[in-house]
Amino acid sequence: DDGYDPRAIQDKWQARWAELDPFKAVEEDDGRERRYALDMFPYPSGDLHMGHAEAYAIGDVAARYWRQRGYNVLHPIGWDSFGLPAENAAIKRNEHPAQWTYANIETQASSFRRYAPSFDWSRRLHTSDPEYYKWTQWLFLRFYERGLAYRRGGQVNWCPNDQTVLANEQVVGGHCERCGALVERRVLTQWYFKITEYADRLLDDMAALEGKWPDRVLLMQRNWIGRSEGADVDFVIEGRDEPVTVYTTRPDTLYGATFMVVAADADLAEEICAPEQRAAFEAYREEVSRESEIERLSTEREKTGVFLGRYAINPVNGERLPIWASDYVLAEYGHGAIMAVPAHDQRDLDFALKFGLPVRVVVDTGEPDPAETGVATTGDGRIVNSGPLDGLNKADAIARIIQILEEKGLGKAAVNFRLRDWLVSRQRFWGCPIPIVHCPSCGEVPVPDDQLPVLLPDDLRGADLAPKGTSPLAAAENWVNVDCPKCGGAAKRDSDTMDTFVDSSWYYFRYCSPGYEDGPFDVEQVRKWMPVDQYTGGVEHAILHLLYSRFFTKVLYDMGMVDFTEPFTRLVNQGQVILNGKAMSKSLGNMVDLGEQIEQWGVDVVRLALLFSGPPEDDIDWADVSPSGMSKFLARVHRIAADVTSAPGTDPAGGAVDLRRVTHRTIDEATALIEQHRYNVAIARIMSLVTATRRAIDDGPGPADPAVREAAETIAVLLSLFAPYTAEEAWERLGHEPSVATAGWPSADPSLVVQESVTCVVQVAGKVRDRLQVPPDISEEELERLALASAKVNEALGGAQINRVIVRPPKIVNIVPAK
Ligand code: ANZ
Ligand code: ZN
Repeated sequence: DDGYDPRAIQDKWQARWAELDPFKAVEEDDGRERRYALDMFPYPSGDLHMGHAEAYAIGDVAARYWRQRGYNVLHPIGWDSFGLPAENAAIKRNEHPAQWTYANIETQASSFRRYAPSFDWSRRLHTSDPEYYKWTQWLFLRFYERGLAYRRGGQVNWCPNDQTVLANEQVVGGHCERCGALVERRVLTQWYFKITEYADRLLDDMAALEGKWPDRVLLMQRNWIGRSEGADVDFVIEGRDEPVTVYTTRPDTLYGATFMVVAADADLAEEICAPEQRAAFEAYREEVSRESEIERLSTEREKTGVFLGRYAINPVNGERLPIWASDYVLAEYGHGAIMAVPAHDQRDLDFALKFGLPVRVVVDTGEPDPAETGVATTGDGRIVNSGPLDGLNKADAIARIIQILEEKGLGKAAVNFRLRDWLVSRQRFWGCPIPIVHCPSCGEVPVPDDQLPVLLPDDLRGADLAPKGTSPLAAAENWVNVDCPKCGGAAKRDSDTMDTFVDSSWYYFRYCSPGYEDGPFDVEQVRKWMPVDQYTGGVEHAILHLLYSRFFTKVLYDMGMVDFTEPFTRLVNQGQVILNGKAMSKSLGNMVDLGEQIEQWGVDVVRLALLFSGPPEDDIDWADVSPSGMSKFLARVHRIAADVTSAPGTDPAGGAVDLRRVTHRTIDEATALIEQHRYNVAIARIMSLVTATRRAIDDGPGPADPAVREAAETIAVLLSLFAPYTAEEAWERLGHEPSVATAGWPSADPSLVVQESVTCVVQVAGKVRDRLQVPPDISEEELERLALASAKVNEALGGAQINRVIVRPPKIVNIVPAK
């Protein structure tokens, strides 16, 4: 029976792969070079969805390609299995979070097996397994010893719904990233990782990622780290011994300072507030405590503040500057106080205009007076009203004023980062316990390594897990009360658990030696496999997860455990799968169900449709995708394999040279396209080869021609990256032993690749705009596509609608824009 039955093929090969294990990464050196293809591991909420389908199909192409090219490939899978949703489900169902978590993992695992990313299943890990989190705790203790994990009181973002703190990164537009509740500010003692100590390196090491990570991700990381250069300037405060230091990026505008602003929630504001202003100040501070940082930094909001009744002295001209408290200055950035230069800083100008404070121009930019227009002038110009700086431009004035300040001991050049330390403690149950004991006599005592892991209790259910403002672990008497590891006295365990981003900051190291018992990973194995050659995942992780992983890697480097400082050599961000122009979401009710699609079309069709729809980084609109077209195509591939009648191993040399040319050009082009991640175009080339092969069988030299066999085999191997089941079946029908996954990539015979080309002129409205080199036998369709893709043509069109395209292959294309 030659019918193409995707379900039967899937079932057959899923079982065969389980037996053959063709995707296993080989630990020993076997002469092959190694490659590491990593996909961002899933969170086990429900079953896999279309987004997973796309991401894992993309990551799998690289893994399968490298395997074909003869590399020993590590392509692992695991689960990021701690986190809030499991806990919420457990509270609702009166269960333990492990039940929901591991049940979902099983569901996803079996879907993955069917969906067929070429994983090495033997390396599977779950971050909520004690064997894993033991090492998360071990790493925490190493950070602690190095002073990189510490506890302090401070303002934190508090989600009143989830009853837990959130990292700054988890607050989006003032709301909890997860549940959408409005985030509050609270003062709590919390654990932090000192990522700020690595700010410079996190920034500098990005040079090596240039061109290998998407530009926008690098930009987002840079902005997040937020390095700025400027000066620290000391201002004497009347009636106070200690001067107050402010950080400014514009010391050239020092003569334009007309007031000072202190963060309303900074200790300094409290301290210097004059008695007659105290009541007003305290009322204001109370208001500010309810605002999120995002709100505070918003330039849209009307400025608020109170005068503190005190004055600062401008160190360069002795002027008295009134000191105000406001929310637009942040307590934890710079020094929590600023010199306000309203003429040249918009926030300061808004504030000055609201409260009737003076505005003095010190940079003449040629623009109208900010006091009148309400628009601060921030550009370069000639310095005025500034004594020794007059006449200089911005850059020279900055250098000069820093020199003056340094000479007089009034300030110095300074660098500042927006990045803050990483708040890692969470008051939730389903996370990695922090391995610290608090003893009344000894203070903070690390749990000794040989007592790890500190296990989560397994006897809590439902309501026991409900958030109470402190961690549910604090209420678990049997668990929280322990003997101090140091003095043996009665003590308590730290009852917070770690942010799940800690778990995911090092899982890719663990994959290199998943069962390793003497450390988080076997240093030797990591040296062999890492850094990761390609990391595939969503752009939603562009900041947090990647920054934290980079930080962990640098710490491990400093600990001498790894010999590289960046974990991911290349990063691929796939686009989203959308529907009719909208993101799919439960609330919109427009979810396309992956399981149903697979049921209807088969795995290969879904994979191929996703990969064919555009370049990996573009969004895919499922409404525009044609699964039925893919299905027909795969059925043709299937039939070709059945039609070939020459014996395996037949020398293609005597075969039809026309078909051979197509085959070898396809190999040549597909290889280059895959290297450039242009999978959709590579698939289009395979489609053309299938068409040519069919023609050769039906109307050409026939199914016995060795060139036909060569073409059919080439199709099977190339297609194995995208539609692995169909490719495997075809390979077997062609008389080969499985698996096609390790058949070896074909190489193009250069003598068959060379092709005469002709020049095609592309006209827009009758004017020649581009010249393309095209094959003489190019199809009308292909030529039209090439012409419309030309950058020069698009420039000439300037976004105009196209009325008509006249295609005369291979020499002329004329594009007629709409009038
Ligand atoms: C005077 C000035 C004049 C400023 C001017 C800017 C323009 P980045 O680049 O983000 O580092 N600033 C300093 N500390 C602050 C805090 N804790 N909260 C809010 N704003 C603060 O920005 C540094 C600039 O942001 C500093 O330079 C300061 O305002 C303000 F024409 O000082 B500037
Ligand atoms: Zn003790």
